[in-house]
Amino acid sequence: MPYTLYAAPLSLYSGKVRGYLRWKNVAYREVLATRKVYAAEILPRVGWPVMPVLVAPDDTTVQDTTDMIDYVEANEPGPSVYPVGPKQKLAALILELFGDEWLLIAAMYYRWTFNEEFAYSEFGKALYAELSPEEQAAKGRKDGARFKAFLPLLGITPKTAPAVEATYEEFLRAFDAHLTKHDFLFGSRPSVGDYGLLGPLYAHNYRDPASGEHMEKTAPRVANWCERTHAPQLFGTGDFLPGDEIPDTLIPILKIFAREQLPILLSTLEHLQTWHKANPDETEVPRAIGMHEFTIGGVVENRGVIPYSLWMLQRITDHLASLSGKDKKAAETLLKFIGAGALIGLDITPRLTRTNFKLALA
Ligand SMILES: N[C@@H](CCC(=O)N[C@@H](CS)C(=O)NCC(=O)O)C(=O)O
Repeated sequence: MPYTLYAAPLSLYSGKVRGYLRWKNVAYREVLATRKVYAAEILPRVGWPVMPVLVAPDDTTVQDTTDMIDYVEANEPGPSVYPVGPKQKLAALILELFGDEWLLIAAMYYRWTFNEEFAYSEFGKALYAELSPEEQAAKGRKDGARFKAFLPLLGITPKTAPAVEATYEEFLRAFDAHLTKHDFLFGSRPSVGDYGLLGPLYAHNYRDPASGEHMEKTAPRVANWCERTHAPQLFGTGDFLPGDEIPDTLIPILKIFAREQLPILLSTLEHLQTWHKANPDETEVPRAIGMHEFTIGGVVENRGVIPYSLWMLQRITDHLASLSGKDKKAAETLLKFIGAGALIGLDITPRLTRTNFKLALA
């Protein structure tokens, strides 16, 4: 029995896990997550409407792409997308979080600013595959509008728009420069960090026509990387750079993480702690807990406090806590060098977990 992936071409996180499953050469079939499939499979299994969803050969349901990758890593043979080197693993986890939760801002901004009509039609095609093109267009508009409405929650407003563009282009140029020297983030093998970047970069910023054109012009090597990482020609191949090397060309990208995303994460942690004090009996953590100020490209705006990101950050702090001796020192030196010294000794209390496919206190 193969795995089943409920997913769709337009979906950001579907692209992340699809690229991974293909490189890992896992036997799977992809089923389009139409409204009917949501009703018949996704809602009964997960309890809330989300994609992608992975069902393992023994019928285990796995949701959240990070959990899917970990599930497959634990259950399937073949080379791993987790580097063994403590610094490379640290940087890979950071860049997975950076792709999943920070480049999401650019992904949503570019889709809904420059590809709105395309996006509506893609929603219609995916969710209502059985309907006529006219009916798809009308219904897709409604579903798409729900996603467009997330923009202010992510801090995407007319005020931040120029800064979103500037920081995204800064990232694109830095990643393009890195790809003049390396196939993937850490050498010739893709890592979990590559798949974190693939979500926003593939399904939105490469596949959406106006964004793809912009990427081809600004960073053609990134566009090529999107193709290669989403549809690898060779599976299970390549190696991470020897000696736990962090290529110099990754430093500018890691610095963007430290400068732009890390302050949001630290503020989110403070809000989670305040929320926990005010709600000591709650164990399920809401998807957003109020609003906070954040800065993007030097522009200050408000956005929702999204505690889910801390569950991914906890993977990084757990990795740091597992290190000792010279490994710990090397990891800490890297963090200080990129401007992320605040991660050293950072304690995510209350601890987070995922229960019944939802964020909860551990
Ligand atoms: N962190 C989750 C995110 C999944 C996600 O946000 N999926 C989008 C489609 S790409 C979705 O279904 N969103 C519905 C919602 O957030 O309510 C993962 O990695 O699986």
